[in-house]
Amino acid sequence: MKRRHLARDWEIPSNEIASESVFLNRRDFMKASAWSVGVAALSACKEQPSISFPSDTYSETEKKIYPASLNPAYPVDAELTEEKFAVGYNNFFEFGETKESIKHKARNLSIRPWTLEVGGLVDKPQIFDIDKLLRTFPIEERTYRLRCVEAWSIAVPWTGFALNELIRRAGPKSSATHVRFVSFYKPSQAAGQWAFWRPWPYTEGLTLAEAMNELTFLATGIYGRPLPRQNGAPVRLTVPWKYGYKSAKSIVKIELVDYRPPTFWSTLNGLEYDFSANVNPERPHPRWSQAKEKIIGTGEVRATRLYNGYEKFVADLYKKS
Ligand SMILES: Nc1nc2c(c(=O)[nH]1)N[C@H]1C(S)=C(S)[C@@H](COP(=O)(O)O)O[C@H]1N2
Ligand SMILES: [Mo]
Repeated sequence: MKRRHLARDWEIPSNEIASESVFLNRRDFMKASAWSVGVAALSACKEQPSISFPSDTYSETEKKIYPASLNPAYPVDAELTEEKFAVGYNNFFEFGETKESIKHKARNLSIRPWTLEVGGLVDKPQIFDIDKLLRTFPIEERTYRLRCVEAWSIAVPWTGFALNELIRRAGPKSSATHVRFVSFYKPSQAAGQWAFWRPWPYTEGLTLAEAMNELTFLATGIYGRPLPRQNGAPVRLTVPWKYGYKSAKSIVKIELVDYRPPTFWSTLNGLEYDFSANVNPERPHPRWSQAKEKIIGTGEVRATRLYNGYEKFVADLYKKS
């Protein structure tokens, strides 16, 4: 069998792109230990584990829903990323900081039962069991590009539904201005959450207008099957015109509020990871350029586009009057 060297093509940074050591500085206060470097090297030479997801671990509802049909309204200007890369190279700080190891570390996250609470400034607060959620909303597939603030990108088929469907059903009160997203908090299953200096649980936020935009998507699946844990099972946000950190994974709560909520990254370092986080090639990160991005899987470098190429869907949100 051919050996795959998954880590290689994108771990060698080009000059334009933030180097691995710069990424590592995102580990506020922490230094890469020799141990984790060793583990990364090991996993890079190992045969990649099978990505198959045995059908007997699907719920009955999932078996009926997947694969969902593609909504053709959102073509991407890129080749889709090969699945093994999108599910094998992840940011998910609850499970550590070595992207290639997240798929192993996330294995113990229990995703059934799982509930998603919708509350705050709404007329009809509700708690959805995850399978009920899948049965309640119109599930479809959409291809979106995802641009990480670290200057790499993927293009993947998500399965899920528009967040605005859920917000509309909850009935936002007129006082609501923002939406807050809260990821799970289970340190016994997610060792990264013992890092007491980080503001767990992971939280994110959008303005209500951004949350209601047709692009804003709650993803429950990827590549025609339920999300693997490393990609944010059982439900995660996907906001394709913003840097990837806005797309909170494994969420348990969506709350409508009347203030701009503090977020995980803006609390750690608001100058480097601002709240709005719109992809913008002309606005460099304080420590690296955002003009280009490396495509995961091929290692190709492409020019970053304003709003990650989604200008026609979102430019109205940011027009100055
Ligand atoms: N809960 C949680 N959500 C998260 C993160 C995280 O560390 N924790 N990382 C974010 C970042 S920085 C990125 S780039 C995307 C990566 O999503 P992917 O692994 O599916 O490509 O998830 C985002 N959502
Ligand atoms: Mo990211």
